[in-house]
Amino acid sequence: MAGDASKALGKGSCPPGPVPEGLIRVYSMRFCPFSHRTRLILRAKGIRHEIININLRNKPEWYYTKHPFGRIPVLENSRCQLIYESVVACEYLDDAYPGRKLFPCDPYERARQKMLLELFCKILDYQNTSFFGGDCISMIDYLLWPWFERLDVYGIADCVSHTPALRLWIAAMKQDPVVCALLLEKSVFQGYLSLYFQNNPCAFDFGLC
Ligand SMILES: N[C@@H](CCC(=O)N[C@@H](CS)C(=O)NCC(=O)O)C(=O)O
Repeated sequence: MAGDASKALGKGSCPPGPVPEGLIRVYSMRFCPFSHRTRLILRAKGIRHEIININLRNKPEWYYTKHPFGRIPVLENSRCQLIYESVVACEYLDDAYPGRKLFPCDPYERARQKMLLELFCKILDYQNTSFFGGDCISMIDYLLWPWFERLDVYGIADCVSHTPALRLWIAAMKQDPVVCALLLEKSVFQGYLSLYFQNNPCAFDFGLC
């Protein structure tokens, strides 16, 4: 099964076959924060999945049949249904699969998480809870996390130093086993960025053997 550490497919590659029953596929890229959202939710819900990484500088011709603009992430299920836009994809996973519900079932609470998502990090200081959605981790925390994980890589981790609530949230997120399982080493991320800004198509495979 293709995993997160599989090499990115580019032009000239063969399109993957149909998704086997009982599995869902995500078209991804190891360093993309939007795909990171989807991979967090797949893991948080314990969904059996395969990952196909896409070379975004040298996209496979067939990939445009999965997304009209060739963007990632895209989910594909065994019924050949395609789901894109990371928030939509994460909500789909939460609705379509059993187990731990990450979005609240209550329609108002669900709407509230989506509103908070829109307002982003301004909010946490006004809340008295450890996580964005309450006292335990939920969908909104996973949807926001990929950008916070990258602050240090971009050298702007100081931007949260004046917001104690946000720093506590970051510390709490770093304790979560799902977040820990998908953490990427800073040096690998920096290696990727350096090649990416040189337009080097090997960027997407940085750090893989
Ligand atoms: N709004 C989209 C954004 C997805 C997005 O911008 N993905 C980037 C990679 S991080 C991408 O596919 N870039 C390639 C392209 O636009 O050609 C989502 O939430 O899924």
